[in-house]
Amino acid sequence: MGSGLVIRFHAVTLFPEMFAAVTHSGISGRALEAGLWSLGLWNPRDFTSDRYRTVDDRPYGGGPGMVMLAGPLDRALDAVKEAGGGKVIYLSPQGRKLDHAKVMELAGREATTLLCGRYEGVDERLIRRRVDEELSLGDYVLSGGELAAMAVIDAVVRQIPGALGGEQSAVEESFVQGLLDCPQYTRPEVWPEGEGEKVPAHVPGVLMSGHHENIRRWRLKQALGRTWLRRPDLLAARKLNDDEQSLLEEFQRECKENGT
Ligand code: 4FV
Repeated sequence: MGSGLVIRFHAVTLFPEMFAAVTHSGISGRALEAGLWSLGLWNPRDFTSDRYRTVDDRPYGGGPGMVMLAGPLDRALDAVKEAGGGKVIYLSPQGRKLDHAKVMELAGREATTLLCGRYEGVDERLIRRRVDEELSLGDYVLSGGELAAMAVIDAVVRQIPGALGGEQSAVEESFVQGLLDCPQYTRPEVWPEGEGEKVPAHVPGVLMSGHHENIRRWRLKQALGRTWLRRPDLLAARKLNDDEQSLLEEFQRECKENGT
């Protein structure tokens, strides 16, 4: 399994136990066992020297909450660097939004260090001195950067050759194409039993036809249509070829006809 590039992640975090979510389950857990990636966990508390192992203090200028001290983080990042930590990414709402392009970029790097903030954030002087880039999971405030760091790890590890094993992922395909995914169906053929549902209970016939080209075109048409309906920003960023353009127009016509 896997063709060589072992990605080394390091996380600087006050809650190392949280990372069990990506090390002990699912695709990322299996890929870790297979040696496709590794994770070093570094707790800033281990880089304090006072008896209270202080890692935060009150913000200058007053205001609510606490700010993470630069010292313990700086020393932790020194140790990570010693261990070959790679570029330092600080997860924060002030960062560039994580997207497929950034995931693919990180999947090409041998090592990445993820700095996870807590409280109101990190002393700005530490960010200026030690952070190479800031990444955001989205425009909302989390209690810490750990969940965002794990989202980065999960999305990147899926890109490692061999990580997905046999279950090549259709949904993976979608963002590679820059489109949303098409609807997915599985057994039973009719769900829920019994008629009169406003939502069609039958699986679309084309998917039962075995006609691979018609199935491919139906899925592409649905992906184009959904992206047009739900994420016009993605469609605007994507050049459509003639076939795709005519499939989208077909979808739009049908929407008009059945008033959706
Ligand atoms: C966040 C985000 C995020 C801000 C203060 C942690 C919190 C606290 N990280 N994408 N959105 N971080 O809300 O990445 O330190």
